[in-house]
Amino acid sequence: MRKFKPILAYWGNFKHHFCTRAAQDVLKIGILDVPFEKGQDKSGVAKGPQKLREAGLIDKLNECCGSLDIKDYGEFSYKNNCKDAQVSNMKHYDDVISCSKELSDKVEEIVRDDRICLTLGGDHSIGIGTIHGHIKARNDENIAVLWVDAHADLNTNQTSTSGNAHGMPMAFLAKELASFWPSRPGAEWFTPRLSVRNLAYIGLRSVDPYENAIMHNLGISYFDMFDIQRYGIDAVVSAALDKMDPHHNKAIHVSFDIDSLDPLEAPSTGTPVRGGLLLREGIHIMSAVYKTGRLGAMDMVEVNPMIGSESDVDKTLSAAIHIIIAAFGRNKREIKADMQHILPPINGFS
Ligand SMILES: [Mn+2]
Repeated sequence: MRKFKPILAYWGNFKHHFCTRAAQDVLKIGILDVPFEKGQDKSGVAKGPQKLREAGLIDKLNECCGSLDIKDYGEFSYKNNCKDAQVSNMKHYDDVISCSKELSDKVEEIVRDDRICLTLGGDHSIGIGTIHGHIKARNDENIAVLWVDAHADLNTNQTSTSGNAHGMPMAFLAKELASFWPSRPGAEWFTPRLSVRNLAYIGLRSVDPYENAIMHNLGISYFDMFDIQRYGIDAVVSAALDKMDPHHNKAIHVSFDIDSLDPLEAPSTGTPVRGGLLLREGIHIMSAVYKTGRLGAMDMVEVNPMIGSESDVDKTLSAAIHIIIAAFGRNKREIKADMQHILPPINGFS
C-alpha cells in the first residue's frame, strides 16, 4: 500500500482543484502545420512541420499516449492582405500581420471544436496568432501562457537590434505594452488581450537589457537557467504554474521554443544559446502541464531542419517529438489510470 500513497495524495489534490467538467475519455487534439519563417532571417524553419511528421510525430502520439482523437487540420496558409502596411525596423511586417490574423481565426476554430490545438511552426512570431486565437475561442482573457524559451521575445520594433519579428511576439501580445506600439497598420482586427500577469517564462538565458527592464518593471514571472539549476525543474514548473494561475482554473497555452533546450540536445535551430534545458527537463515541463488537465493549446516552434548535420536534425526532431508526446500523456507513470482531462468550458459557445 505504501507505494500508492503519493498517487492517492495527488488524486486528492486533483479532485480538489477540478470538479466541474464532465469526464472526457479521449483526449481530443487538432494538429496544424504553420510553415511560416518570415519572422527571422534563416530559411528552413518553414520545413519544421513536415519534417516532424516525416519523423513519425503522429504515429508516436498514437503509440505512446493511449486514447487520442487526433484531427489533422493540415497545412495553414494565408493571403497577404496588407501588402502596403509597414512599420520601421520590423521585417516582413505585412506578412506577419496577415499570417497572424488568419492563424488566429484558425486556432480559434480548432479550440472551439473542443480540441487541444497543437501548432507546429514555423518561427516564434506565430505565437501572436495562436495565443490571440486561443483567447478569442474561450472569450476569456485569463488563459495562462507558459513561454518556454531561451529568449523573452519582448522586443518592440523600437528596441529590437535585428528587426526580426520572432523576437517580438510577447511584446505584441501584451496589454501592458500596447502603448509601445503607437501604430499597427493593417492590424485593426487586433487588440492586445493578454496581461503579463497571466504569463510565465521558463528557460531564459539570453535577455536584452530592455527586456530585462520591462520584466522587472512589470513584475513578469520568469524562471531562468539559474533558477532551474538552484531549485530543480519540478519546483520551477510548479512555481511557474502557480504564479500565472494561482487558483488552478485557467486553460494553459504552452509556447515551446525548441531553443529553450541546450544546443547539445537540439542543435537545429536558428538562435541557439548554450547552457540550456536538458531534454528530460523539457519533457518534465510538459508532463507537469499534462497532469494539470488544463492544456488548451501548444506551439512547437523554431525547429529548423536546414541547420546542422543530418544527425543534428534527427536529434532535434526527436527532442521535439519527445516533448510533444509528454504534453499529451507520454509519461503516465505517476498518473492514475482513469485520470480525466478537464478544461474550463468555452464561454459563450455551446
Ligand atoms: Mn522564442
